[in-house]
Amino acid sequence: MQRIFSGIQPSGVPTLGNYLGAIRNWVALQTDHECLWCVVDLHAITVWQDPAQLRRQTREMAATLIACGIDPARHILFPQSAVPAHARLAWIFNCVARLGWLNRMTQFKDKAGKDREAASAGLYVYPNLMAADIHAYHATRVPVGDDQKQHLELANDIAQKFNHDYEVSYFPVIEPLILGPAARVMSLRDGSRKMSKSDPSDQSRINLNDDADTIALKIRRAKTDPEPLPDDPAALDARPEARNLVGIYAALSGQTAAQVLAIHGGQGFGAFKQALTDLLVGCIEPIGQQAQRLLTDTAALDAILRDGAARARAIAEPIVDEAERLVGFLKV
Ligand code: AQP
Repeated sequence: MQRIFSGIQPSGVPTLGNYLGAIRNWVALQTDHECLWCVVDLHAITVWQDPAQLRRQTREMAATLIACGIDPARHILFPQSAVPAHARLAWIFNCVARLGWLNRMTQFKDKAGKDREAASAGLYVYPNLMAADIHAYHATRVPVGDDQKQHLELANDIAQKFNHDYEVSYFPVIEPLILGPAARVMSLRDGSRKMSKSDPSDQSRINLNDDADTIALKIRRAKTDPEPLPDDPAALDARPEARNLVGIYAALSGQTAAQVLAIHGGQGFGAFKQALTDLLVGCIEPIGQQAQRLLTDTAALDAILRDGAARARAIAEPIVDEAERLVGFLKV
């Protein structure tokens, strides 16, 4: 069985983008893989997080993942900071990766914005930590959204350089699994920006804990254009907001954009938005309600995460111990 690792930042409430681009695919992969699902709090603090809020969001993320169908008994669900092997290997990878490689990372440019000098050093080396997350388990497959593909290529470059420098074949090649028709869900306010849990505008996204009224309001207010929906999906290329809503509908209903337009083409957005709202409420509301139930017993939730962390440490520690020996650390 191949080992899968994937992570999600507790930097807010998970969104429809996280769900369609990642979580929904994770659930499906559990049937025939050995899976590690990590709530990556070390990554989250690369931008400022209020400590009490970070703790709360870590539990909320874990509860939401379980509500979506992540199985912490058959697989491993844990907070990243509970497994020190991630940070130990990340330091080695900081010394393997080249500055020129990191300079090419588009996510750093997007997240640092105009004032790069003020960004944390952690945000800059984020991809090295992500490489360590995966390689600490010798995982070979990583399901991510389309936005993370560049980081996985870097993780392979780091592994290759490590293997070359220390004359070993220790870290395997990893394969990105970019699955599903909605690998990139865009903001409801701007079809050129990805939907993000940390976007300052709550109206830009559907959160997995939004109730039916909130979902209806956000979809009603979602940016569109004055034209009715086209019959031909190619006509959506110049209409990013319309394309995004059709893409969400298609992903949720298991149809292609062409099939959605065969039914809704020619309609104004009023009727289409109502149909989309019904679909979203049916999918999202039960997840939010189940997560809420799990969050009423934080001791039980923490016990699940503690157990996951212990099992993750048992896999990662010997792998990272050996990496340290290869580097030449005196293991006393
Ligand atoms: N809009 C999206 N469409 C498709 N997939 C997405 N993912 C995130 N946003 C979208 C995928 O979700 C997984 C977990 O992401 P993450 O939390 O580790 O970080 P992120 O990609 O930076 O996600 P956010 O929501 O945008 O978080 P913030 O706002 O904190 O930066 C990844 O597999 C990602 O591809």
